[in-house]
Amino acid sequence: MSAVSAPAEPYTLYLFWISYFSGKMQAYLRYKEIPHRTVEPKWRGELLHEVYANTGLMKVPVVRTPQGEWLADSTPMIDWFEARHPLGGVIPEDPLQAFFCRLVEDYADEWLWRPALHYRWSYAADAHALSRRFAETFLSDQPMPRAMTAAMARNRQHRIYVAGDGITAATRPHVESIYLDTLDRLQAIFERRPFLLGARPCLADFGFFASMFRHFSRDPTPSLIMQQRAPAVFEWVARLWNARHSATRGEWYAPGSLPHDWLPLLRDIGSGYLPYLHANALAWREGRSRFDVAVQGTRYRNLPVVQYRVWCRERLQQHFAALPEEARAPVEELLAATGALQPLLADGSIASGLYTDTVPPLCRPRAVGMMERLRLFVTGTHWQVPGAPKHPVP
Ligand SMILES: N[C@@H](CCC(=O)N[C@@H](CS)C(=O)NCC(=O)O)C(=O)O
Repeated sequence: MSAVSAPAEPYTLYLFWISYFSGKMQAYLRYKEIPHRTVEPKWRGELLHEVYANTGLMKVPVVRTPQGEWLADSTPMIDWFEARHPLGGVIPEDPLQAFFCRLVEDYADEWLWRPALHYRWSYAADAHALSRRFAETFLSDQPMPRAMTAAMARNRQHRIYVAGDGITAATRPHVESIYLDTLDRLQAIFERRPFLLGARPCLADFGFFASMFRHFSRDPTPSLIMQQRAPAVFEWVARLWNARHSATRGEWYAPGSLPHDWLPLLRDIGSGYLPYLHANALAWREGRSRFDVAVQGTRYRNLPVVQYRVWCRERLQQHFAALPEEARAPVEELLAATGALQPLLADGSIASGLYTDTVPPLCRPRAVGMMERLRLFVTGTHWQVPGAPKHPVP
């Protein structure tokens, strides 16, 4: 087999070593054996002046290509790399499997975010350890004592991603059940085979890796739970981190079908994630910035409307619409059987208005004014692209 020649210079991956999506992207680049160097940007330094200026987001992971292009958002970045580095592909050619890999990747990316942030910032041991780590690493350029930086980081993360994301005494059991149920589903799978779809990793493995690696397997509280409740998941985390496509033998499940043990995951998607995604899109269309939704018997109040997730839904609907004729009926059947068809398609396509002037993952550089710099230094760009319309574009 001939090897793709490595670029003269490697890609640069900007990451935080404790970050959810950074772990996902890094594991993908490692598995694909795509040469890259890693940089952990400082908040007031590279994050504001390089990452924000070139991507419009104070977020990681982002990639700078050897040609000087800037890429952001792990999901379209993986598509971009798959097109240019096809060896060891992670998206099955079989259209049914490819569609469900994309659905599970998106679900894992977005629906495990709330429990991951909850365990990190609601439990004192976790919040203290991680805020200290923030202060020692990418926040170490803040002009104040480390203990103060850590306290500010703790408060910010709790305000935005716990209190600000619908987590209360009433919703907490449901939030935690998302983690615990997912561990049970994955434990059942990894007791039987090394990766989700068979003998080698697929896109959905990298989706789950985001939360399972840098948050759940490493933060004190969820790590202990994983070690005791789901040792096969703990083992898979290390296996995927160490996987290299050139050393991986074996195949995926037979084309045209999914392993039976994916069904509980698909039911979670149908009863939890997709109804949420639908309600988020409806609230976006109505021009709201907050909304309430009941999922799986739990009522969440005052959730932020996330424009990015309106785009996630649009994209899943586009993948569904693009299915070739012969795959459409079996995909539809599986979606219907797991309760996922109705919430995926309800109310048709709702436009997110995201990415109107770029094709993701490519980013546009932007001039950043003094006032904007000051504001971003304090706030960052957590849920929304700053300056994005608060209301849907007509
Ligand atoms: N959809 C993006 C999400 C990236 C993201 O949310 N990154 C987080 C770290 S895992 C971040 O940088 N957050 C900055 C903040 O919260 O202000 C992806 O898939 O890469």
